[in-house]
Amino acid sequence: VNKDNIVTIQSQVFDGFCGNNIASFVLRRRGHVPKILNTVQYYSKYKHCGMELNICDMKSILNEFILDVSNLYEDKNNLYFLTGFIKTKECVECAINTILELKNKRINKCINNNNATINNITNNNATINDNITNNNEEEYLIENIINMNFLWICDPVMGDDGKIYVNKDIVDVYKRYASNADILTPNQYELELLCDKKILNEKDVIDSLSALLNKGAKMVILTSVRYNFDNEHLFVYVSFFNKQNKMICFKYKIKKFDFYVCGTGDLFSSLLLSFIIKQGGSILKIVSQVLNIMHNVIENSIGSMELHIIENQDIIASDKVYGTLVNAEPVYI
Ligand code: PXL
Repeated sequence: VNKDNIVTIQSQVFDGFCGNNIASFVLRRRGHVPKILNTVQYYSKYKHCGMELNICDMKSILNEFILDVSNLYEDKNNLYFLTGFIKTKECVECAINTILELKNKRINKCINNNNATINNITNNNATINDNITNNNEEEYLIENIINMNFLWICDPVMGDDGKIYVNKDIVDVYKRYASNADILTPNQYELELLCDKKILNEKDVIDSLSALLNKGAKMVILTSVRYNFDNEHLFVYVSFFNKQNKMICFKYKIKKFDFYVCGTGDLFSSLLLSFIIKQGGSILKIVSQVLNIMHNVIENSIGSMELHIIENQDIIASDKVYGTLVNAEPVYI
């Protein structure tokens, strides 16, 4: 029995790199054996012509998986879900229902340490920990934030830069259910949609991240935000509650490249999942490493309409640092 139960639910394209074309390659190249559900088969990320998986077919595949999980896989084998581009509301609901059904089964079976905090989180308002530097590294360990027996990374793919590229009614579904995810990885526009709030400055970011954490997400990673006052950089934020129910927030200031090609978010989420599974440990270090790979792949793709995934496969597969590592800085208020 394969112990590495990864399910990736994303788009597939005939030409180019986004969704599962990225995730399946990245995960396999890094040694995983993912199960792959393609939500659409399009020509390319630029031309959305082709097929969308219908709800019956999606249900039948996921139901088979639920059966296999109950019959074949032992509970001690971890289950990992990565969801990304899903075009229709019905299919988003089906994916989320399946994941939550499996998660509830798991959680009912194994009482985990994280459970105790779930109820508290929904009632408390997030407060920024003004004591971050005094805390020991333990609280940044991914294993202490998330129950690794069942992990759902939800990339709430809806759009970018003010444009929506899925059906509009999906926004409400994600607003209602996305905070059931263990890790949410919205971009700036997706965070604005999830929280009904335009992001202009860091306070807006903190307020929005805090809202999602208070709704139950265990960790929110804002994969990029651009501020008007700094045209040279992008910022990435990682936020979660510590054991004392204080909101912890860190940011990374990264070089902004003149590169606006969809798929960077898909590269981020698949690398994130791989590093969490293979390496574990400090989430701050994991995100630094993921951003280091992203920096190199993007730098090597500039001038192209595509991410050079294949050309950079050795960087993608590696756990080494190329160039300088950008470290997390604590965010104080
Ligand atoms: O990277 C997000 C994404 C995934 N899949 C498809 C897309 C996009 C963004 O445009 O078109 C098919």
